[in-house]
Amino acid sequence: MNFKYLMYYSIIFFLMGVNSTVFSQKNNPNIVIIYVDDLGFGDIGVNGAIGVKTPNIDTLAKNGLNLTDAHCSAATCTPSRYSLLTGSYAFRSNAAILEGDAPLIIDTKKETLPKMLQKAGYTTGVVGKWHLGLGKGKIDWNKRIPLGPKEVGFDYSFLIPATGDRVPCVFLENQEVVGLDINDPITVSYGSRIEGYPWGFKHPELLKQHTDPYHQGAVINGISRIGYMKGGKDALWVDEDFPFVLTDKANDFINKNTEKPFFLYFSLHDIHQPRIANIKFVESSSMGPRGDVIAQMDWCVGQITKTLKKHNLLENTLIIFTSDNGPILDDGYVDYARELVGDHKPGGIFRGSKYSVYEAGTRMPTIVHWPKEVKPGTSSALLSQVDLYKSLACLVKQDIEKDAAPDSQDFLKSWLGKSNKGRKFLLEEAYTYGLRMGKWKYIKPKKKPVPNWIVQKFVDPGFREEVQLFNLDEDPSEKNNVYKNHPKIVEVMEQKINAILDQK
Ligand code: NG6
Ligand code: CA
Repeated sequence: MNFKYLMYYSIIFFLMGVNSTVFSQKNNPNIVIIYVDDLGFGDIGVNGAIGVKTPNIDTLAKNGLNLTDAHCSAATCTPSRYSLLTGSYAFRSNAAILEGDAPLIIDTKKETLPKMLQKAGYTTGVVGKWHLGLGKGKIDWNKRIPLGPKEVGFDYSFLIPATGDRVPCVFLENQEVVGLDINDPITVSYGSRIEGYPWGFKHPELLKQHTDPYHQGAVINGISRIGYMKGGKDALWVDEDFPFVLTDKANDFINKNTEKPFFLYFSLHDIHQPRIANIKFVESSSMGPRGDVIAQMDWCVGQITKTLKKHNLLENTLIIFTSDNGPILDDGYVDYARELVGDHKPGGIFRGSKYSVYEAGTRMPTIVHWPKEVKPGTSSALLSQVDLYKSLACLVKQDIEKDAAPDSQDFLKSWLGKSNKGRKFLLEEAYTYGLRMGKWKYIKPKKKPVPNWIVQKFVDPGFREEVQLFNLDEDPSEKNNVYKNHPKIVEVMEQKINAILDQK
């Protein structure tokens, strides 16, 4: 072939390549992960909620797939979020609940879920709770924070930096404090007390809700937080405005990205404490503040679907609605969650809660909605959020970089309801470890005493000195420890869990 022909064919093949990328990008669905904070399996209507109505979530479920055995990877927030975005178990990096000034725990040299989607042509955004750390050491809140969502793979970010109950109580947009007056700089401190906003333990008269001893630092908007803070008065958030501020930002992101596929990680503050519902939602449930913020969260979900519908995008948007860890009643603030719960079962029929290795700690309300591809129904496939990385990579036909997502497996078909096949083994991280194998649930013994602050929350983290084994088919509420009757199963599961944990 002479040079002229070679050039000719190269150009044709090049254009065909470009065309097919453009074509597949055009057809790739938008992806929205709605990540609710501390929402339990039984907190939504379709899973049996009694004390609160969730019409918007129920509509997603009615037109989508309700997964009844899908798990976050851990019974607390930071570890679950870490696994979701990295496809790696949290224990590998000792990812644990972080303070508000902790450094970023995601390795920015490695590929992440949003980086993988960027490579597939997606515009990526995160709106809401972050809680994965920021910067690399002491944070200067008065400048752009050098390490954060951008370096993790998000083109756009609007954040609650850590949690609603931790300072600093300001939003960050693209890693800069929103509305900061440079003449009133922000200082944040964990551990040593600094003058600035009054301290909760000294000024109970300022509080909207009383707290446990751990939440008695800076009082901001009548709520005392973990940690101390000074300055940044003009930038302070108003907790009651969270649902509006966050849905506005999420909607803006959608409005600006209608032309090409986007990935939105919409990470709500609700239903974490402090549970301070907007007046629009106060008394919208029969369960007090905890129920009211569930109704508020449901409203946020409805706003997102409305915006997608407005742009004609709902049909080809994959929405994954789920939560980061199980439910909790009393978790630091006196909001009468325990007293007002009535017959409502936050964890459904499952035992445990947030912080606990029993099923309710990680078995999450999970709904997948994608009218173009997902048929309405339910599925009991055993699934883990750690697999979303690999599964979504398969969806958008991307290879995963070497060293990335070591624990993530492709279960795309099951996430979309096209197969019932679940994980053979599924790790549940809490303050000890659980392992699922089909109907079996194994819990690793742990001798360590239960931390005091967990005892105060009336939570059973599942620590026992002996092995625990439950047959979830016969005993979904993990009441009868049958390990003595099944030594072979115990042996297999023990070996498997040790093999996983030894890979560190
Ligand atoms: C705990 C807090 C709890 C909550 C949790 C984070 C204490 C005693 N308890 O350390 O109130 O903020 O962290 O929740 O400080 S999570 O959903 O982000 O994991
Ligand atoms: Ca949480």
